Formats: sequence, C-alpha cells, structure tokens
Amino acid sequence: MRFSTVLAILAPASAALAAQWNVTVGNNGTLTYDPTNLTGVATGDTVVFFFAAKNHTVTQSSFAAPCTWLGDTAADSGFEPVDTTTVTTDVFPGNNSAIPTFTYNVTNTSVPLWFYCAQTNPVSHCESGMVFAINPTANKTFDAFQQAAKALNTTASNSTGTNSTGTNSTATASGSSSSSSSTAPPSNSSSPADTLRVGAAGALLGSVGFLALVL
Ligand SMILES: *[C@@H]1O[C@H](CO)[C@@H](O)[C@H](O)[C@H]1NC(C)=O
Ligand SMILES: *[C@@H]1O[C@H](CO)[C@@H](O)[C@H](O)[C@H]1NC(C)=O
Ligand SMILES: *[C@@H]1O[C@H](CO)[C@@H](O)[C@H](O)[C@H]1NC(C)=O
Ligand SMILES: *[C@@H]1O[C@H](CO)[C@@H](O)[C@H](O)[C@H]1NC(C)=O
Ligand SMILES: *[C@@H]1O[C@H](CO)[C@@H](O)[C@H](O)[C@H]1NC(C)=O
Ligand SMILES: *[C@@H]1O[C@H](CO)[C@@H](O)[C@H](O)[C@H]1NC(C)=O
Ligand SMILES: *[C@@H]1O[C@H](CO)[C@@H](O)[C@H](O)[C@H]1NC(C)=O
Ligand SMILES: *[C@@H]1O[C@H](CO)[C@@H](O)[C@H](O)[C@H]1NC(C)=O
Ligand SMILES: *[C@@H]1O[C@H](CO)[C@@H](O)[C@H](O)[C@H]1NC(C)=O
Ligand SMILES: *[C@@H]1O[C@H](CO)[C@@H](O)[C@H](O)[C@H]1NC(C)=O
Ligand SMILES: *[C@@H]1O[C@H](CO)[C@@H](O)[C@H](O)[C@H]1NC(C)=O
Ligand SMILES: [Cu+2]
Repeated sequence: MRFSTVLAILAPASAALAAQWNVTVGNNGTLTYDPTNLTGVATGDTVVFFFAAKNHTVTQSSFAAPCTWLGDTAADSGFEPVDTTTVTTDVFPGNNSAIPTFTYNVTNTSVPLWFYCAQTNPVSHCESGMVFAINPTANKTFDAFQQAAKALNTTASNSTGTNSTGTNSTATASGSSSSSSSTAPPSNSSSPADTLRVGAAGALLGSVGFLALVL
C-alpha cells in the first residue's frame, strides 16, 4: 500500500506511459518530415525531430494557415542548419549528439497539431509540401493540410523571396548538442527507457514517397 502510494507520487500514469516519437527532418536531402504525420499521440508524449540536412525548422501553424506561425507560445525550433547527411535509425537518440534535435512536448491532444518548415530560401519548403501533423482527423487530414500548403504556392504569387522572411529566429533555436540528452527521459518518469511505449512511427518510415521539390 505504502509502496504503491510512493509510486503514484513519483510516477503519475501519464508519465509512465509517455512515448517518444522520432521524426527525421529533411532526411536524404528531401523536403520532408518522415513520417509525415503521427496518430495516436497522447498527452505527455514527446516528438523528437532529428535535423538531417540543409537548414530546416519545425514551426507550429494552424490547419487553416499551414505556412504561418501561430505565434506566442507555439512551437518553433528556429533554423537548424546542418551539413547534408542521412539520418538512419542507428543515430536515433542518443547515439549521435552531432545531430541537432528539437523536442516537442505534447500537452494537449484534444485537437490536431500542425507544423511546417519555415525555410523560404531559395524556395518555400512549406509551400513545397514540407508539413507535418500530429493526430490528424478524418475531417482534417494530413493530405488536406499538405494540399493547402502547396496551394499557397500558386495563389500567393510568385514569391521571389528574399532570404529573410520575418521568422523571429532570434527566439528558440537551441544548441545542437545540448538538446539531445541521450538516455535521459523526463526525470518524472521512474521507468527506464526500455519501458517507453514505442510508437508506430517506424512503420511509417519510407511511406513518404517522392515529393517534387519544385512546385
Ligand atoms: C499520414 O499521411 C500519409 C500521406 O498522406 C497517409 O497515407 C497516412 O495514412 C497518414 N498516416 C496517418 C497515421 O494518418
Ligand atoms: C550507434 O551507432 C553505431 C555506428 O553507426 C552503431 O554501430 C551502433 O549500433 C549504434 N548504437 C545504437 C544504440 O543505436
Ligand atoms: C525513438 O527513440 C527512442 C529512444 O532512443 C527509442 O527507444 C524508440 O525506439 C524510438 N522510436 C521509434 C519509433 O523508432
Ligand atoms: C486544449 O486545446 C483546446 C483547443 O485549443 C482547448 O479548448 C482546451 O482548453 C485545451 N485544453 C487544455 C487542458 O489546455
Ligand atoms: C466531420 O465532418 C462531418 C461532416 O461535415 C461532421 O458531421 C462531423 O461531426 C465531423 N466530425 C468531427 C469530429 O468534427
Ligand atoms: C510575379 O509577380 C509579379 C508582380 O507581383 C508579376 O508582375 C509577374 O507577372 C508574376 N510572375 C508570375 C510568373 O506569376
Ligand atoms: C538558415 O536559413 C535562415 C533563413 O533562410 C538564414 O537566415 C540562415 O542564415 C541560414 N543558416 C545557414 C547556416 O545557412
Ligand atoms: C514575428 O514577431 C512579430 C511580432 O511579435 C509578429 O507580428 C510576426 O508575426 C512574427 N513573425 C513570424 C514569422 O513569426
Ligand atoms: C519538454 O519537457 C522537457 C522535460 O520536462 C523539458 O526539459 C523541456 O524544456 C520541455 N520543452 C519545451 C519546449 O517545453
Ligand atoms: C515533471 O512534470 C511536470 C508536469 O508534467 C513538469 O512541470 C516538471 O517540469 C517535470 N519535472 C521534471 C524534473 O521533469
Ligand atoms: C532516406 O534513405 C534511407 C536509405 O535509403 C531510406 O530508408 C529512408 O526511407 C529515406 N528517407 C527519406 C525521408 O527519404
Ligand atoms: Cu525545410
């Protein structure tokens, strides 16, 4: 009795079941997140983004405006420039501290969550379809979100972008090395990493297919 009470204090149920989802950003030089979307993500889970190549961001938007930062407290990794590399599963945490990571803490799964890459140089990655979703629904699908992002490319004029669209990048860019604490799950969790519920993200690897880089 006492033992379980202690457990209840140290390890709330949500923490004990927390899953870590892994997503590569720009892997193999593509303008993609892989996987493109995750379902079944629960409050308390984390989504860890691995920046594989080029100079991408993970920036939170809305379904209605796929390529516009939600602002305020919405997530934004800032730009994470890296040399062109290919991230393979053997560098998933924390096997390669050289790869910058950005961790999104899932705190509210009552609605889908939408993300895009804010890079616009030399082309808009978002309008090229570089978008990502957590828990899309039947009514708000990933495909619809991506199509809306791509549609901006034709409707929003020929954006011969200057390098710097105002992406308040002074804010949150985290150092590459510090963010990927290898074996350290949230210290609230009393369970070892082995017991982390593993998402089905791996099953989606390779499902991205080909995204035309020029759109
Ligand atoms: C993610 O998006 C892909 C591409 O549109 C789709 O085929 C797949 O069903 C989606 N996955 C989930 C889990 O929603
Ligand atoms: C880490 O990477 C090395 C070299 O690629 C590989 O041999 C090793 O199996 C990896 N370890 C883990 C835990 O992924
Ligand atoms: C994500 O990374 C964690 C931590 O290394 C690992 O335990 C888990 O298997 C990975 N998940 C997937 C779906 O690859
Ligand atoms: C979660 O988000 C929804 C939609 O924005 C909001 O109505 C709800 O209050 C939020 N719940 C919590 C616990 O923040
Ligand atoms: C999805 O759309 C249908 C038809 O517009 C509507 O009846 C249903 O309530 C919607 N479901 C959700 C979860 O919004
Ligand atoms: C690009 O925009 C300029 C001015 O907004 C316009 O004059 C030009 O015709 C457009 N070019 C294309 C290919 O849409
Ligand atoms: C990354 O992209 C941003 C926005 O285009 C740019 O300001 C920054 O200089 C780039 N960083 C590198 C190292 O290329
Ligand atoms: C940058 O910050 C300003 C003022 O806070 C805001 O109006 C603007 O939308 C932000 N731009 C981006 C791209 O986040
Ligand atoms: C996510 O949660 C971890 C562990 O609680 C914390 O260290 C990190 O600062 C959080 N990240 C953000 C962006 O809130
Ligand atoms: C424990 O979890 C709470 C809420 O989930 C969070 O605010 C706090 O920062 C966490 N503490 C540590 C050490 O991660
Ligand atoms: C990157 O290349 C590896 C090895 O060919 C492949 O397994 C993976 O699906 C590719 N990922 C993307 C996003 O292209
Ligand atoms: Cu990008």
